[in-house]
Amino acid sequence: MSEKETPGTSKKQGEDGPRNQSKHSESLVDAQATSERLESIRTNLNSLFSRLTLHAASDNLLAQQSGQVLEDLTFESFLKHWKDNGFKRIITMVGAGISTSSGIPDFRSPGSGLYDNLQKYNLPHPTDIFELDYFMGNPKPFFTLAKELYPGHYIPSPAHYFIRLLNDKNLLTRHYTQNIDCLERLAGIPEEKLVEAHGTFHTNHCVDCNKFYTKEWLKEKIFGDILPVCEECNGIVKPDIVFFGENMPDHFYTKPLEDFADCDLLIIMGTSLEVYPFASLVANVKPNCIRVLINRVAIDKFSGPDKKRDITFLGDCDDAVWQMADVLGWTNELKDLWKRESSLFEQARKKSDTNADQEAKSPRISKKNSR
Ligand code: CNA
Repeated sequence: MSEKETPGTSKKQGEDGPRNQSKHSESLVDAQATSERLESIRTNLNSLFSRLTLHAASDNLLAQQSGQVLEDLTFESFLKHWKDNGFKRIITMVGAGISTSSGIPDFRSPGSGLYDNLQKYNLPHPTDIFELDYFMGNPKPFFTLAKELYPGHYIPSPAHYFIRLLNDKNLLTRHYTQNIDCLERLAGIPEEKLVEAHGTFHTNHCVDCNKFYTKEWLKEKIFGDILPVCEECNGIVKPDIVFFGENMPDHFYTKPLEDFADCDLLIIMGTSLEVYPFASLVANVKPNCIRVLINRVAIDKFSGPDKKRDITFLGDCDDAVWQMADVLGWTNELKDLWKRESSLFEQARKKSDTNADQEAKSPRISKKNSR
């Protein structure tokens, strides 16, 4: 290391140049100054090395912590760990699979998924229904599907209420959802805890002039089978659902910076982790954060090289949340919350459903969820 680079030395000291060695007193002063400079360098180096040692120690600790976190990587072992040790800062990340028991099909489940059932829309490719270019030329298929999916027909599932319970117990840092069905809002997860990564039916804008339209305005058009056209410029009015190729909402980019660094449990439910950048969020947690994937089918990319803290529950989201509630002693709370809220929705629906068509689309609680 050159003197210039050594901590504690200044540019001036390095540029002093030759001195007059004939004057003894000056030599003494020089010697003293040199010794002071050396002492200063020594102190600075000591401080630097002790900081490096501290870093090394904390790296070792991290390495230890990022080793096998649980006794074994089974769901049972994870539940035992939760019961014995607790978690404090939980993030949930979900996809269409948490809403299938509410009656809303997902995209990719063979047979029942939307992609296998879009023949009636005559699309060149199933994903075109969420492609902006395609929508601009032919918006009808999207609005027909929007009528089917529109919030109001469906009741949140036990999995939604489990997440609400995490929030009620001050354990939920944030809920990241790809879903556009608004069931998290209906389940009572507060807006500030929600990142609706793929947007929402809650707000709507003209694709041309960006004029805002209310949910009620658009709903009337969608259910009246009228193409929603902007009153200002004749552009198409679209719900703020993020189509392929569109930007995600701003807080999708800002909230993870606040949330993931100190998350101690990441629960991922009902998603194929096929859609990016949402899927990439799972990599944002620290190496010692336990990640649990709850899904009907295994997701290869999730159980990749880092197998030290990743658990997969192969099955239904609702079954998994009932198991978690059971071990944590929350069963009655979850059951009461889910039944109370569901019956309120049923009552509200009965009041507002005045015709047979609406009756046919009434929300149902699947038998599977009844306990
Ligand atoms: P996806 O690709 O269809 O994957 C869903 C996954 O959930 C699949 O791997 C299924 O095996 C699994 N699954 C289905 N039902 C259950 C269940 N009951 N329990 C456990 N696992 C189950 O959907 P993703 O969410 O991964 O893809 C992201 C898309 C889907 C987003 O852009 C969404 O907007 C879009 N989407 C949303 C909804 C909705 O809002 N409810 C419905 C359909 C599609």
